[in-house]
Amino acid sequence: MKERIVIDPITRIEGHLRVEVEIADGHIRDAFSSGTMVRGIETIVKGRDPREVWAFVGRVCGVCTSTHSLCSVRAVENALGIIVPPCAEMVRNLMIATLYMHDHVVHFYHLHAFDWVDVVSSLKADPAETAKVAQRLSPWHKNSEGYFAGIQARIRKFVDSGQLGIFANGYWGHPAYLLTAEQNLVAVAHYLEALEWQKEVVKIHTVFGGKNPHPNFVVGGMPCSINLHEPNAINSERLAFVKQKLDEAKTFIEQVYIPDLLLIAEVYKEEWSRIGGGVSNYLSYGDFPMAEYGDVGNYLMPRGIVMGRDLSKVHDVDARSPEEVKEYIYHSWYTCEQGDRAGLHPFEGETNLNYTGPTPPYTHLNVEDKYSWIKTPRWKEQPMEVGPLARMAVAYAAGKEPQKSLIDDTLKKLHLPLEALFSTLGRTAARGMETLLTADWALQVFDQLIENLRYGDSRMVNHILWSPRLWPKTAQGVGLSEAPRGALAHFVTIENTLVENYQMVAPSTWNASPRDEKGILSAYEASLIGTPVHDPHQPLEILRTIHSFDPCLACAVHLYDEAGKYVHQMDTF
Ligand code: NFE
Ligand code: MG
Repeated sequence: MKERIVIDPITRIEGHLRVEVEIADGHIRDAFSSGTMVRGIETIVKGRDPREVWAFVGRVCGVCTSTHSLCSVRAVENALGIIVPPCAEMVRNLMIATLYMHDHVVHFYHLHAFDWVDVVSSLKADPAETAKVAQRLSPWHKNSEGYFAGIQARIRKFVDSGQLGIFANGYWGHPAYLLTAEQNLVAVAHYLEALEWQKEVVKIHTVFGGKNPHPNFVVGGMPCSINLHEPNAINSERLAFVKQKLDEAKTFIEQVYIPDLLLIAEVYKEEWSRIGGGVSNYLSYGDFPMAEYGDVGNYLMPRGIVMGRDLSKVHDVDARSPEEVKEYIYHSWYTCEQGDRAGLHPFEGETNLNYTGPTPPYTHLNVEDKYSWIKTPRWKEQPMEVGPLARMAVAYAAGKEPQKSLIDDTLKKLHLPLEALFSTLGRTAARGMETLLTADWALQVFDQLIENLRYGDSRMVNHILWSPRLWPKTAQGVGLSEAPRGALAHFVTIENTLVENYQMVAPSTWNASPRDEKGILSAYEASLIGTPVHDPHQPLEILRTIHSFDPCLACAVHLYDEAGKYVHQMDTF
């Protein structure tokens, strides 16, 4: 017998996501992912000065804060042929690295951990035993009996008050939780530690970008000035502060995040390294330029595509090509002037809201028809997974170090084959490995910046094309970046010095989109097929796989209404 489960909203994510699955014989046979929210960011920037667009599009999301702003200034620089000074590229790299470390740690503990960690079970832990468990995992300085007893007392207070607060509504006691009470207590303690830690690491954004979330950017460079001896500039004291935050971040990632990740991987690997793989194609635009931006060969994260999990070959990707990246709306609540089956390159992209068929509310999604506000992007007609796993897979296939060795060593530690990477657990592990690398890269970039300053180069902005009088009448540009959740592209058309069209294709658009017209599933949907669900009333297994992607629906659904019409569907929620 087939059974339909609806989870709406999926919690512990950014934004509004609905997932419906069909279950037969205890396994998921079909899955549907729906973005149930609409936004209007792109319409706001039409007709504006392209130099100020970063400030608007940055607000698409407060989680991957800064990444859309960076992508936007890159798009405008690409359109106008602006080269950014070396110091500015280095500071941008520090901004990305900070975002990665913050976003990935917050995802692991605050969004994903409770799919694997049972908070209530941690109350049964023996603090002395817990200290021993923790000491075996890591030299972290807080691994003492007294520390864990204190944490346990805090949790007990919560539970005894009958108000679990942020811990309410978990599937506590579910048989799919496999950690011991002591292991659970270690993870819960680090959940609380990570809350404290995350507010420190983002201070790096405040030094170079003025604030967090939504730090400042500027077309042509970075809006900060470094002068080692000037009290009002970013001076030696501020740089020493940044270095201290980077060192602390690295310690936390190495001594807390990674040991906890390996613990969870060890306990859950039997089942979770075999399921949740989903689509078998991986796209990365690449990022962390170590010399001039645009010279892809110098990126720490390489660009490319892996098809069919074949790690012996990397395919080139050209986001500018109308033959490669296209967006479809066949199962999305939009219409298209060329018809519902048309695929448009984002330079030609349109987002029409005059669809009059059935929209929410509903009992079940009408999956034969349109069922999401997310469009469906394809590369050469194929679905792509983007994100940490895609980046690590592309790097592995490209033979890039240190990624390749780190993957090999991690799998060896866990006694897992290379194919284990293509799973729910592999996706979660790839994010951790990437964070470890980012912590190192941030320090490398910091040293590079100091060296450049010592040579006397502290230029931050290239003003050469700052005057719109020097711009061509028409210009088109693509900004590419790797947001924490994956490949991100902004497409800008500038006409008579103003934005004529602006399109964004975000990571979660790739991953969370509905199937295409041919019925080929995108990443979330594909990854759920075959997953066992032990109890349809507590579908913990669905959360594990969906959370492994770290969904962000605000990024994925950012449509604009070309006619400026009111989006009345929102009223019906
Ligand atoms: Ni809002 Fe985002 C990231 C981007 S995902 S979190 O990372 O771009 O669609
Ligand atoms: Mg878009």
